[in-house]
Amino acid sequence: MRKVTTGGGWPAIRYALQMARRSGGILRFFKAMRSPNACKTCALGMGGQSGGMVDESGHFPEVCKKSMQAMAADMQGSIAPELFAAYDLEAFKRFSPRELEMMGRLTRPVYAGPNDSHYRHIDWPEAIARCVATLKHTRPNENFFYASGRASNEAGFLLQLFARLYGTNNVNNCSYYCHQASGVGITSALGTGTTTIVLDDLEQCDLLFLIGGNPASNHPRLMRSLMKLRRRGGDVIVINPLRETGLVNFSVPSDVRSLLLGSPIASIYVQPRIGGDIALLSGIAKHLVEIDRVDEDFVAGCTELWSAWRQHLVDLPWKQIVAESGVPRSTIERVAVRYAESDRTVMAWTMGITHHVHGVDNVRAIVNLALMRGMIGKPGAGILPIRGHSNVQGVGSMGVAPALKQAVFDRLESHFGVKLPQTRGLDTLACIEAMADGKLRAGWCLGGNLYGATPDAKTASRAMSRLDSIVYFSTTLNTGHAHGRARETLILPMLARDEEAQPTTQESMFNFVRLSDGGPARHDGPRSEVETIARIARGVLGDGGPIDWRSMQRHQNIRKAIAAIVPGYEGLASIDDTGKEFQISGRTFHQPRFPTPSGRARFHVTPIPRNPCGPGELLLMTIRSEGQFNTVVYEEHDLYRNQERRDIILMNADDIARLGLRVDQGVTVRSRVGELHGILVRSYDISPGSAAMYFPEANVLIPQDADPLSRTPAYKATVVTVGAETEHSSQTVRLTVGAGTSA
Ligand SMILES: Nc1nc2c(c(=O)[nH]1)N[C@H]1C(S)=C(S)[C@@H](COP(=O)(O)OP(=O)(O)OC[C@H]3O[C@@H](n4cnc5c(=O)[nH]c(N)nc54)[C@H](O)[C@@H]3O)O[C@H]1N2
Ligand SMILES: Nc1nc2c(c(=O)[nH]1)N[C@H]1C(S)=C(S)[C@@H](COP(=O)(O)OP(=O)(O)OC[C@H]3O[C@@H](n4cnc5c(=O)[nH]c(N)nc54)[C@H](O)[C@@H]3O)O[C@H]1N2
Ligand SMILES: [Mo]
Repeated sequence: MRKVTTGGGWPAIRYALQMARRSGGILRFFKAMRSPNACKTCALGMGGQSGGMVDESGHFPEVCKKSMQAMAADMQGSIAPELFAAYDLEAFKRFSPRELEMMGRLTRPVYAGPNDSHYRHIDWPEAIARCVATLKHTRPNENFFYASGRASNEAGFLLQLFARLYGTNNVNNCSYYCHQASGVGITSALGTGTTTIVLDDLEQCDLLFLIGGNPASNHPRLMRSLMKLRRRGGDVIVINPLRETGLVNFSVPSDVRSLLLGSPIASIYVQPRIGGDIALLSGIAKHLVEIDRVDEDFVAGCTELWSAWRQHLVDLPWKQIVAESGVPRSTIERVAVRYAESDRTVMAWTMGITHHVHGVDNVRAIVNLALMRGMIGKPGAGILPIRGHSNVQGVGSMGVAPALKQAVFDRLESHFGVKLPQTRGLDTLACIEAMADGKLRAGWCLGGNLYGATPDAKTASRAMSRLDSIVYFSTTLNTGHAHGRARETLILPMLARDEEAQPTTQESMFNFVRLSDGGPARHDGPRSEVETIARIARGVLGDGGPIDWRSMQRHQNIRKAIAAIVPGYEGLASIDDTGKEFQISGRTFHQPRFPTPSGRARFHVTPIPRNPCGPGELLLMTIRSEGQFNTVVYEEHDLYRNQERRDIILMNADDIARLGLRVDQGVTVRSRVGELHGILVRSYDISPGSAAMYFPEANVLIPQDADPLSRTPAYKATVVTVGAETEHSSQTVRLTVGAGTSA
């Protein structure tokens, strides 16, 4: 393979054309990409009424490979009708995520009962009748409802509304595996739960901290903003244990100069140990105090609890900061000095921050640092959790969560004249635990791949198999349909966003609400998420109750309800008439007044976590490659990291030598909960003591430890040992995502 030294660029463009050909022609493909629908992949926010490939400042063309992969997947032909008869349920477990995805679109409901050896087709009336029967024959709290972040606001709202009127708060979404720590952390400090800025603020900042994220792969369109920031003389400080090619240099495909020459991204690249962020951020904060560069006026006028944080910093020994961050004091001081020179700083972060047992404290440490220099509450400065799924934030705003915000709860009750359950709902991980304990009987998954996303794959599979019933609302097959089966499993084929007969809406990570027009269905058979939920609800709760479920099949009626119920979403009431997309009110902070009880932002003391590794152990992060979207793997190679396969462990050269290993040697990686054999050692520029493997395969190794405050699993910090393959273990090599591969 040719060594890749810059992200983006020609490979991205070549890839686009390849995808286009696969989907039945370049014209057809780009017409689909340009249709007025919100982009299907990350939550940066693209498309909508201004047409696809346009960003929130109106820039065109904004493209990324992932959005093309997702589009090409949706444009596939349907699954061959004989497929389910040809392979039994055990055979399905041996398919890779890529093979399952590429089998085609689901177009007919698929079912397997306790005595079935194969999945088989059933018709829609039978499928709906089965769903209704399950809900009628179980108690509400024996059910849980999970949504991925691809669902529309309308579907998300309806799902949680139905679940609550049915009688349970066991409602959650993939955010509990993703940015929940951000929501909890920001709310505790600022009283708001999302970013404080809009896309335009990125055009005005002079410094951006990019902490624990790899947008070159995962949010490629952000790279344009970073390129422009560097061009206007600003800086990007990257904090990441692993040196990501695309964060060093990136070729923005939509910019000719950048495409030809590449664009430098990181001004300073700091490589702490995994989990060393609080130590590092505290060190930067301590040095600000030492050089007297705290914004005292802001701190006195707009914040509270400063003195406790200040005292903590003063008392903190540099020795501890350096030891626990793995970063030399001189580097920490250099970063602090650059930060002190900035007038407008944005602090952005992703999963390297949230996927820890101290995820919320990680977020608070970032907010502390921003507050110390008055960097929240003015234009061009603020905090930016870079969200995952294209509508994960909207699904959260719609109340697909165990506990509703008080205002939403009250307005739901008064708007519909209903009483909602007050019992404690289960978050996502708690659902898996309750399944394992036999306390749940039925699951309802609106999109996503709950099995593939859950830590400790073997335990997850076992837990799900204890359910009587699981129902998946899906567009394509994934590993969950093979390894996440219950006694009865039902897969309902869904329309993709741009195939919906009625418009839907989505919320971007910048709190901008977009209207997606939908479009013609590509296949006969799949149904809309909303229609399906409404039909099931009607079958279970009947006509004549407080909610007319039939009228809820009309998205416009759902939007009217959302506009009346969800604060900031008032603009949804008129969007069908005006087509006017809008910024959610009350979420952007260009003034330093915050919706906390005192109106002030709060500092939090964030203790420095200790490195949990003993001698001979490594701390393992699980990461995404450029060619995958979460549990859906489109390509086996990882372009930017120059790896041609996924069954590898990236390690620091010194660790490889220290452990007596060599590059490309087959090893067994062991954790407290599982082991993987036949993994190849690769040398990579990653901080000593840290290692990286690919999600979802490595979920076999990840224990279900979670941050107690946000319940986000610690996917980025598993203690592992890496040992030479013994003869016995090398016989069981092949790595698949199957729960069965762990010993
Ligand atoms: N192509 C593509 N795009 C995607 C997705 C995808 O799977 N593929 N998924 C979408 C979703 S749902 C999400 S949530 C986002 C995820 O986007 P990211 O968060 O960028 O994705 P990860 O691969 O989880 O990478 C986390 C980064 O954190 C770093 N890291 C790991 N541990 C630590 C740590 O302790 N400290 C610090 N500072 N850094 C650390 C890793 O080196 C890596 O660069 O992307 C979205 N976009
Ligand atoms: N080890 C490890 N585990 C992780 C992570 C990690 O970094 N490391 N990351 C975590 C994160 S950040 C997240 S967000 C979760 C992701 O968890 P999920 O969101 O549950 O998983 P996805 O893989 O995104 O789900 C993909 C499936 O969604 C379905 N789908 C796609 N489009 C549509 C649509 O339009 N409608 C419907 N109804 N279905 C659709 C398809 O069937 C596809 O197979 O994983 C988490 N798990
Ligand atoms: Mo995510």
